[in-house]
Amino acid sequence: MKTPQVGIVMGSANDWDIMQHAARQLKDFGVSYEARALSAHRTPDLLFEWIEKMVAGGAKCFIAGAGGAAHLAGVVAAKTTLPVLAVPIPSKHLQGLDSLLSMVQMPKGIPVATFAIGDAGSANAGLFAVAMLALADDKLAKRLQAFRKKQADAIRATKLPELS
Ligand code: RP5
Repeated sequence: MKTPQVGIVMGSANDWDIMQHAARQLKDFGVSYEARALSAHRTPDLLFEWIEKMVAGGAKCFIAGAGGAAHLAGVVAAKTTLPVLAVPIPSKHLQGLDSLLSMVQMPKGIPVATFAIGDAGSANAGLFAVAMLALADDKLAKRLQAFRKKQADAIRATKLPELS
């Protein structure tokens, strides 16, 4: 079986509720992905094995979601030069601000591209992966343009309620 174009990884199966939004965008655009729950601190060896397998198979980028002291995206980026898109998962006590800062404050030299906390960031990470892949795929680029047009058309057609 051909290795998927995008690797989606999350620190816990509990993160899937948020990370499914990235997967949904990829699926809707016909981009292949493999989604795994693998933790940087609970299963580091398994995580490294999976990254190596995905890279060797020709994956083009990773989307990593984690909550709390969210070092997962940085650890993925430490193992590959492929682009890593980071999704901060909302956390119980700090609502994901901890996750966001852990990702966006990566020290110089090993970048991760950090998205918004939660559903919107997850969906946007999926759309950003589509945009990167579309650079080398004209059909995908056309689908992305059509998606943008559909959004714009919906706003153009919006009618606000009249006051009585
Ligand atoms: C992180 O710790 C995970 O990404 C998750 O967001 C958070 C809590 O994990 P669980 O206790 O829900 O498994 O590693």
